[in-house]
Amino acid sequence: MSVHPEKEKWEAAASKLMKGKSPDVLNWKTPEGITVKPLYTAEDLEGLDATNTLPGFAPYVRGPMATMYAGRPWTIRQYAGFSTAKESNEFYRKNLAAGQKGLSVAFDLATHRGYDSDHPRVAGDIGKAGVAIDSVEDMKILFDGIPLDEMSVSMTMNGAVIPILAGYIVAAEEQGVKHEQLQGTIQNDILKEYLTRNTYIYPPEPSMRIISDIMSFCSKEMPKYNTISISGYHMMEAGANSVLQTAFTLADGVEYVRAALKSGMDVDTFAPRLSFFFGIGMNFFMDIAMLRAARLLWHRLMSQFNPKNPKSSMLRTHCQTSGWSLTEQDPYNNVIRTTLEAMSAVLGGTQSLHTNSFDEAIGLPTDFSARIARNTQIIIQEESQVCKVVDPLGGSYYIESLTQAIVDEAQKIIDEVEELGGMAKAIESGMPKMRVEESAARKQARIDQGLDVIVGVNKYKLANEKIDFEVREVPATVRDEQVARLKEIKASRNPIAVEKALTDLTNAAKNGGNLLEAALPAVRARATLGEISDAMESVFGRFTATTRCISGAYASEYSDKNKEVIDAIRKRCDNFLEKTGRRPRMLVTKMGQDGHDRGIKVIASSYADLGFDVDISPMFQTPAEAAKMAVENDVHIVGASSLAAGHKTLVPALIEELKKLGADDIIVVAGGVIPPGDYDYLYDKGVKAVFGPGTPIPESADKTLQLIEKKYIQ
Ligand code: SCD
Repeated sequence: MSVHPEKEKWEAAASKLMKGKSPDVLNWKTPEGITVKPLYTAEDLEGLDATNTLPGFAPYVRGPMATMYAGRPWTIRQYAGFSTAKESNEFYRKNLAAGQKGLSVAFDLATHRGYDSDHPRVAGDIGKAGVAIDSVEDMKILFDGIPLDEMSVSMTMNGAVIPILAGYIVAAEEQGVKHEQLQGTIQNDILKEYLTRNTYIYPPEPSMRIISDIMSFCSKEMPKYNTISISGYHMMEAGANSVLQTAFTLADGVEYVRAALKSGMDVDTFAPRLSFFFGIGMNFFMDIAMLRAARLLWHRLMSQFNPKNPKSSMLRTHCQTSGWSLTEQDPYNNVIRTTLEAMSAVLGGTQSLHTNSFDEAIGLPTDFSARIARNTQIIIQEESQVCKVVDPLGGSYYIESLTQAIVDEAQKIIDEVEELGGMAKAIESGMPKMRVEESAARKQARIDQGLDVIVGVNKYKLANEKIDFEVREVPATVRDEQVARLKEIKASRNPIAVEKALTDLTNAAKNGGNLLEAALPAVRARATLGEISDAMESVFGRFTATTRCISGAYASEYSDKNKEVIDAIRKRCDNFLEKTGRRPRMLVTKMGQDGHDRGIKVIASSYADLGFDVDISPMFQTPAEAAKMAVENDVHIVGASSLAAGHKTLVPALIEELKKLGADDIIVVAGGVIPPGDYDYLYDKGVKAVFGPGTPIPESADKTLQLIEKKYIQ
């Protein structure tokens, strides 16, 4: 095949429509660095790796199953959990009755980080961003009336993965369900926690051992269970473009395979049960191509381990629409965004899907918003007829070409990771984190300049924003309920049996032995999640990350035409320096167990580009620790970021702590997912400004600077 015989005619016609300009001016360079042309033809299919292949056959570009959705549609699996196990259980049962097909449990941040609900570090986190689980008694309530031999259950757990998976197994035992009947997925993907999500507990080495132990236990006892969900979603949410997401996710996968092989397992005993998780954003065709490319690349990468079972190199994945792409402004637009993203996941061939609720940039999903999110999938599945044909975009000149471009670009990054010695070493070097943060800062700069359009945010803005729907709030009493139940459990169990089981677990951590297996007797004896976690922490220690920040990416994305607005802020910062001898200095902090750090990273690096001195606190601060750091660093202002519903507890507590230190002159502002209905509450407590999602950087920097200028130089 060669150039289309009428290509020149098309070029002439296009040029005429564009008043003599070459159609090349319509080429678009994507954030991934891929050049997208306005027209693709058969010529673009020449020499591609896998255009004429079949679904269900290597390299699986067209899908892992031969019949795909024509035979069985993807699983509608909505990620949910909040408050107590009882409330979450009721929510699950309602959703299953209304057409949801699989469960996906969201745990609260205290649980993720291995703390019981009565631990002082987690006072603001209980039941907020997920369900609180302290012991197997909570697990039993969570799955009450849900037959675990039939229902496939996914659990998003990485840090406290041993007590949670053991709790699930024991809850099933007590329902009369055998280990081998269990089906579902545990996220169990620790590498991306160090990279983006931050809900780790132990340092990398023992964490990697935990993963191999889980794979080994499940390969023998739970053959239908997916032992890991290697996740790119959180990288995308942290700012990774689609090539970065593909490359780092698959490189994580390779690292896990190597760890399992090193522990003595045969590749075909565990690799068929590795699963993946991708985030799907608003570049519609890009993410269809991303899923196709990821399957091709995984097959290629696995070939180095010589698997005999074809399933070992078959990438199966869950997808979630992008939470970050949802806006607080004009929020019903989010229904449309989610529908487009869901279509992208479906046309890309996902096995399982979560669609976000439209109100997630404001608060937790309500019954109403969860219904619309679920029905988005049901309507695609049951009304639109898209399921009738396998890989309907296969053969599309553009999709096939884009698939290959992602394969090629992601392979280059995977090669870089390999040169650094694999993903664990690469993460240690800071390379992947820097790339993701740079990608996030550049994206923010494009949005702030209006180059990337977000309807209702930087274009077609509403004159008056009005929230006309209910926002779910988790009452503070959830913590009291959990604490009371903990007391009850501790009073009714056999303390000698608990003590022995915990000592055995600590010994297994110290001397070897399968940690999941060793945790089961402790769970059966009613040891709590915090106690089980501590029994291992006493040997492994707790990991603390060093916080680093990139510079220059935000400002360098500004075109000369748009620079004026950032130059004006820089000038004011210089002026402040001249008048006071110091630059305006800000501490950005995350309190509680909320690990979402995209916001503070973007704020820190862009504010630094604008002329502020910026300090970033370590993650997981208590209000007292954040206040101490603010005082020690002598900052003018503290910016507290909250995306996990802890703002009403943690930000007022920070103000109190600053007062105690005699530093109530330090200004406090807040940002993140904060329902507008809570703004006045925060202002009453002394917060001077609240910045919701989507606030342009120059706008928040201007307000922040005004607050500082007013206090110090006016
Ligand atoms: C599938 N099957 C078919 C078929 N298609 N059989 C015949 N014909 C077809 N066309 C079979 C499969 O082989 C399988 O059986 C069974 O049907 C189920 O299909 P599946 O494709 O395996 O689907 P599912 O069971 O849903 O599993 C999908 C994954 C799994 C493999 C992707 O890992 C999964 O469900 N993951 C979900 C993860 C998740 O929910 N994560 C939430 C993360 P066999 O098994 O017998 O082969 C949330 C999160 O982190 C949010 C952000 C945050 O908190 O920070």
